[in-house]
Amino acid sequence: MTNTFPEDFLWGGAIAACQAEGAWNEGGKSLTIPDIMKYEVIDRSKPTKQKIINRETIEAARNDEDPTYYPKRRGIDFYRTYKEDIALFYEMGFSVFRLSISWARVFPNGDDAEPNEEALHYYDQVIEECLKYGIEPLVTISHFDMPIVLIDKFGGWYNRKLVDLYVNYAEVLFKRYKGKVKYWITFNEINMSIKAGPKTLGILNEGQANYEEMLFQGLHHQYVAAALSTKLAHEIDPDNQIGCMVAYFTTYAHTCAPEDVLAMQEDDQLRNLMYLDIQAKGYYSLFAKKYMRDNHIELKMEKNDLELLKTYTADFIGFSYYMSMVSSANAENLELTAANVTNVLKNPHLEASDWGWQIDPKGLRYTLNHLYDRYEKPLFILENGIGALDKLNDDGTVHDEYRIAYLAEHFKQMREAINDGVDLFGYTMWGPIDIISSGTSEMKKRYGFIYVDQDDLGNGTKKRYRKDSFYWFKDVIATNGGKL
Ligand code: P53
Repeated sequence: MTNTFPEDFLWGGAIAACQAEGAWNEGGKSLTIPDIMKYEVIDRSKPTKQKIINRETIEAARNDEDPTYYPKRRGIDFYRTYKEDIALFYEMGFSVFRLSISWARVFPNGDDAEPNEEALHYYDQVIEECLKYGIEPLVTISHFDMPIVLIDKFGGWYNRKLVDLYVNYAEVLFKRYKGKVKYWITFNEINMSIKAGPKTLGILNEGQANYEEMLFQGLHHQYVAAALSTKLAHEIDPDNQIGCMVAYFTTYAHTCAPEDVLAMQEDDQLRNLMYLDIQAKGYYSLFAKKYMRDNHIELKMEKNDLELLKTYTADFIGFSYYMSMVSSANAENLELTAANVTNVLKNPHLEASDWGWQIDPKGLRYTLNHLYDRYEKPLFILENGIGALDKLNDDGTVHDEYRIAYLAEHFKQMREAINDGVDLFGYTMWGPIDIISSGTSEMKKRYGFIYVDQDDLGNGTKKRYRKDSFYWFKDVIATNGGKL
């Protein structure tokens, strides 16, 4: 039993371009789905509704130049503040920083013959800034920022053409950042597609009878794109390590009734495992095949596809972990907790965040063991953290003891899992600096160690403040978890 983490454990934080950079219409960048996601005041006591993304909402937003109600257009201005912000990450002792690159910056027309040099120049500087401090940049190639031009021209990921466009984009990045970036994630939370098809696959729901089939087809194209990119990444630099990623929706049976346990097993398959099986084991699982058969989903494949998936699997498994869920065969009359994306049954043993996400540190140990046992590939926690209503005091302090408590309990369970024998090699806390929420577009849903003085509509000084958790995390890293 050890008290500290492995010596070379990577500690850090993660952000996404579309929630942090801002500069939505600068540097040649074209419009993306997050740029059109409108801010609405939400009632946090109720389950959040999925934002509707269709032709009308896209057109309305396209014609609306005013960024006020589109918070992701401004982000936290990371486009300009990256130096100051990365310096703060360094001060905390980060050894890794997960960022994403905006496809719509690099290929504003989607199918440009050459990448946009201005965009690459920007990312050169961000990456250099990390390297200057000895921080390992970990790059997500596509993080929830579908370029709208790819929907207009090709209909999103339903069209196989996107495989070529993505692989070309990935190749540009692998070549440009050879020897500088070693860790890559092909798609952020690829399993969100089924719940959020327009957002992650760019496949609009226009009442097509086979809409679900279209989503599975789009996903198939993403798996193929990921496999081809993994192949290329290894050819360009054998040191490259390519990760797949899901949002892990750990779930428990509501009771020990066998039908609830079966419901749990099915939910785990449907929400999590079938995506990982393809990318980590290299084939469509029995469950996935049966699900597709039962739901009349027939995939169109090219003759090498299955071979490609089998040959070029991910080097490591990345996942986000925020909460856990409950599965029941008779869910109709059970109480729900507010949570976006999927509405979740209440677990009486767990507390929930201000946004209804049920806090479950032990579930992280369970999940780490579950994944390592199943795949025997190195694991990386790419996101974890708590969105909360923080208060900035007049003296510039933020007392976020709830965040410290949340993280401390999760870290202890990570250590338990490592002692169980799990190969966990890194952790990036979600939103180490406050950024715009993906699900709700709020600024007030804050995850950071660093407070950004900006409200939901963009008012504020944008000044950065160190929260109490900033100093705490610094100490965790300095002692490599020894003082938890
Ligand atoms: P926000 C839902 C459930 C789990 C993960 O989410 C999720 C979501 C999306 O709402 O997405 C990831 O900002 C995602 C990040 C996102 C983060 O979780 O809605 O990869 O982009 O910001 C937290 O609180």
